[in-house]
Amino acid sequence: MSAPLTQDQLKALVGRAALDHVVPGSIVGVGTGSTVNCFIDALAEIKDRIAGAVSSSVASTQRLQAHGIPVLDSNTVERIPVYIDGADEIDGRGCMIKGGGAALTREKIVADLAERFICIADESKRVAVLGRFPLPVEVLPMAAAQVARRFQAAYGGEATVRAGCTTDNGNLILDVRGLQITDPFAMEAEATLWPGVVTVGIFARHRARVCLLGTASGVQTLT
Ligand code: ABF
Repeated sequence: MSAPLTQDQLKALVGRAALDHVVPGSIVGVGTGSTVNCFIDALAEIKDRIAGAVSSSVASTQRLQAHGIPVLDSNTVERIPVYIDGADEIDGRGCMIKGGGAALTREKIVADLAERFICIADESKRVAVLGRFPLPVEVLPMAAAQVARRFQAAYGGEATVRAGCTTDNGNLILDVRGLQITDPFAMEAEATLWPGVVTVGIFARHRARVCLLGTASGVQTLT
């Protein structure tokens, strides 16, 4: 009886499985995080069969470039076939909480360029209802306290500024605890309108069309 796969092994499994969704000759949208790092390392093996990548963070850009994969300016790209990214939580409809890696704004920008979002995650990320993971919200520094008060008033969430974190865009991250996000579409739409909010870490409008879930019995493809 072999030992169960570790979380890192599950991440490597789905990172490699995502190669099957890369369209040959195309530009690939690349997310951020440790699972995506596994995808980037696997993508390097077929770098001669893609046209390059559009990246969602400085960290992913550096890793892509270290592998010799060209990273393109998002403004030079109109549409990309697929965006490959991880998640902190994903529900049964493909709605996600993202932003644990503080890259949620650029992730949502690149996801918006893509025809299909392919989420790669280990099974620990799968939830029935979003919210156990504190919701990341990127805010302009001057709006942090007011946005925190709005989450408390509107949803009973307790927001704290993420210590020692400045995003690639020079902003702060609020982590909002105590939420039960039963309607991710409504919360994303509402909170995105609040002055000073740059990005809410709910990906409902930009939910994943496919989730490659790493499980003890292998990769499950959820659509
Ligand atoms: C990224 O993937 C972030 O939005 C999210 O926080 C992260 C998950 O990281 P990991 O793959 O390291 O668990 O897209």
